[in-house]
Amino acid sequence: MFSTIDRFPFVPYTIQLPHRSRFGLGHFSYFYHARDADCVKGQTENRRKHTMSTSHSFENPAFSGASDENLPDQKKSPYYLASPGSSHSSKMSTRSLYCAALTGIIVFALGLGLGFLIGYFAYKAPGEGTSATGNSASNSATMNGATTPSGSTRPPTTQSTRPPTSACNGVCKEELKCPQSAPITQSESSSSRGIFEMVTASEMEEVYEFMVQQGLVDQRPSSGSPSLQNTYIYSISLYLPNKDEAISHLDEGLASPGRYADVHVHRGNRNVADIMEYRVGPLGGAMTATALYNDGELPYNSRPRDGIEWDGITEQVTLAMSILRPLLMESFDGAYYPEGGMTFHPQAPPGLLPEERETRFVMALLVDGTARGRDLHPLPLTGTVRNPGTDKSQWYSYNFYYLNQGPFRTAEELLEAFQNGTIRKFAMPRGHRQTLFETTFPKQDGNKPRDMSNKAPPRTYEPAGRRYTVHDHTVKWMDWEFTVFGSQLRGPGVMNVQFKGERIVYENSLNDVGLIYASDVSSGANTVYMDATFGLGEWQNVIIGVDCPEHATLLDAAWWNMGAQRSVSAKAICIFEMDGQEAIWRRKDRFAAGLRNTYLVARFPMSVGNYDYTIDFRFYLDGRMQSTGMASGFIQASFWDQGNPHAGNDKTTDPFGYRVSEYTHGALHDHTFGFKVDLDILGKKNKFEVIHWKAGNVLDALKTQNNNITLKPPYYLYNETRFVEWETLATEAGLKLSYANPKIWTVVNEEHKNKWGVPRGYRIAPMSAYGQVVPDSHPAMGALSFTKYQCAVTKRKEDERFITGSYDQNRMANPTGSLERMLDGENIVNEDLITWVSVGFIHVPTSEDVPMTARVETGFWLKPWNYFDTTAVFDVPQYVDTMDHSITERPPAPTDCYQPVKENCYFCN
Ligand SMILES: [Cu+2]
Repeated sequence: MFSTIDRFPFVPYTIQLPHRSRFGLGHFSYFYHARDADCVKGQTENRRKHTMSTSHSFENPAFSGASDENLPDQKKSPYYLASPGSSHSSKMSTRSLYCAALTGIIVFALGLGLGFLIGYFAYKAPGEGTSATGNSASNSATMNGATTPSGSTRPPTTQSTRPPTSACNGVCKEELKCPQSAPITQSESSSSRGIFEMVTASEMEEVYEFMVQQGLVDQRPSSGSPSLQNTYIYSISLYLPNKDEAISHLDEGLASPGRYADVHVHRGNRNVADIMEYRVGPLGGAMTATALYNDGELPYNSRPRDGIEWDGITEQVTLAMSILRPLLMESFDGAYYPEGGMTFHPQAPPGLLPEERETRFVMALLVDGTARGRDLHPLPLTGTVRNPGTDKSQWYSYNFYYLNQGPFRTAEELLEAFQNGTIRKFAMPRGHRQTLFETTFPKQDGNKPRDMSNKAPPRTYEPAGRRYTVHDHTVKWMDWEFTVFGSQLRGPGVMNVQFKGERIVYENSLNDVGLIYASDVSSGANTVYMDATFGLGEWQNVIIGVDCPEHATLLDAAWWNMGAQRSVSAKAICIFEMDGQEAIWRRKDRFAAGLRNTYLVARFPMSVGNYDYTIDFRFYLDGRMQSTGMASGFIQASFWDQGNPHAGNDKTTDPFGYRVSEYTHGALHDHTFGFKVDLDILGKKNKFEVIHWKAGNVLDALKTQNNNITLKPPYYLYNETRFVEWETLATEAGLKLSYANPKIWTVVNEEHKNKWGVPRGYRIAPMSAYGQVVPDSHPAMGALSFTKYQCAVTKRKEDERFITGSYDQNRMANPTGSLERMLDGENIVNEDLITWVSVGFIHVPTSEDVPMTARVETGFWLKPWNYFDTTAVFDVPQYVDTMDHSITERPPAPTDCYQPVKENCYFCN
């Protein structure tokens, strides 16, 4: 799932794109770092050099999308592209010029005449339309209201739908541009930023300088990365303020608690190396650093794997593979390591105890142009590097397997067995590696383009400019207000979510993503990932036009690159208003009415190892909020061994999934997203109600609220009915969903009731009911105990910050942060509650996962539950038509303005 190569700052990486590629590129190389936005700039220089010699359409200046010749098309559609040939120049003879001029005059004259005719009829049309509108009611009545009346024209609107274009004749483009939006505003200093504002890149540098000054970390080397014997910063995030202080500041105007950085440090330069976390701040003030653990409390060997350790592992793999070179070349189509078309992937966990450090690795084939195409092409050759502590001279590799045969204590022993024929062999056919780019690199297969797929697809635009404001990372839209937040390790979130002036959510943030793999290979058989260990917030620039609409507002987020010991900032977050192109409500009755669904999205697309996650927080007009996690990218596959004695008879499956490509098996796994959801319904004192959706006999139903009832009333025709029963959770608990036993989960405030006397609340509704099936005896289930419950309710505590421990990936047998430890029986009635929401999906990869897993999505809703007195959308303009025309309402109509198409090129800026 993850890769620490992504943390390694400047891995020299040679890319060899075949000459047959439609990019038309030969060989080039550059420093690659999949998550390092700074390095993207480095790549840019190289990219520019080679794109100069290409004919890729994005480099075609005629593709600017802003030529006057296209004005008539602009009027039809707000988006357009100029013809790629519009700037084409050619030599013409005088005669040709004369002919062309004459033709032009004739065409112009004809066009003028045609224009008059069209203008005449266009002018006449409104009068006819008016009478059609008059007919529409009768049409509708005639048709019994079954269909939309035909022949109607535009109803009265609050603003003109057509800008004055007639006088322009193609030269007034500026007048047609959509209205400018108000600028995004930013605070000028650290001290003026809101208390939930993420640590900026420059603040991270200040934190680094301060810690160097204090002797808490080493100065960064003048070139390259620190060594294992250094003490260096692994990550920096905002240390969220004490909640009581934050609320007092926000609600009562008391002093700000200040902003502090949460700094994780790998301390290799101590006598007993360890890891440490510091709380450093206040940012922009007189900073202090507070160590949050005792020296030695967090064992060094439980630290997250970083690029420096990766470097050391690479040395061991290089040594072993040089010994095994004859085996490699004979087995794997002539590939060898290093630099012979082969790479490796280190897996997790590296042992189960904090004192252990052993890294299993699997060799894999490199795929041109990719860092992680290798995950689709693992090889049946694995080993283990024993790599504890800071002294790399003590590290060694052992326990080699070839086609699941082993373990061989050393590389030499494996080679000997291979050469003397005592083990089963495998030989990839010659030329196989030359097919990998075609099967793995995700680009269009140009052989048979889908019909009409070369036409531009629909796009949305903002006809009135942005309808939201952004200050730093605080967004206001349609009575919603929230601060976008993210942590380098824990990932995206939103803080202080308010609707119509009332705080509903104090915090809603992703905390971890857990994956447990299963496969019949000597490496992937035991893989477990806890992605927060590696970082769910190593932000990168979004891919504009893919991740978000072109009109999205992009916000910065920063993280600390441990390899470079520098901060990295990226345009990582999209904010945009979405046209749902559907009804949020509708009613066709004796009236026709409804409201088109528009909602606001705060989106965080990111790469986490082989996978790409996109986390969304969506806000709806009716007070609902949705949080989703979407997975895409390369699967982490296993080697498909046709001769595996454990495979089924048909040789297409084994107990862990399908063969999905030539030598690729789609190892089954799950993804569980764990969110920390701190609902505050009209204050902190809330209770958690489980509403049981039941069925049974009528008397039992009635007795749930009045036990004195003894007879079933006669108006119940049947003995059986359905009913609901309310249960207030008294103490902390982990809850599971079941399709056979439906339940509704709500957080309510019994002190605050709606107009009808019902306590106001919000419902937590997971979008899926996937449950963990792995038994408690599995070594991961302590650290990943959150995956067992779709919702766990605890009393909020400042020291129960996250759903998992930061180091438990590497100490699963003795985790520090198991969610189940928080479930220790405390009272949760009228307390400040945390609901830990876990949503996930199982993933049995199929052939459609190659080369790319396409959108697998899950999430949960937060929905008002008797929170409002009525449907909470009627304070915005609706669409309403009555048969007698007594009520006609419309939302503001869009204008036919256009937003210029931006050229998108990820590596061009
Ligand atoms: Cu998956």
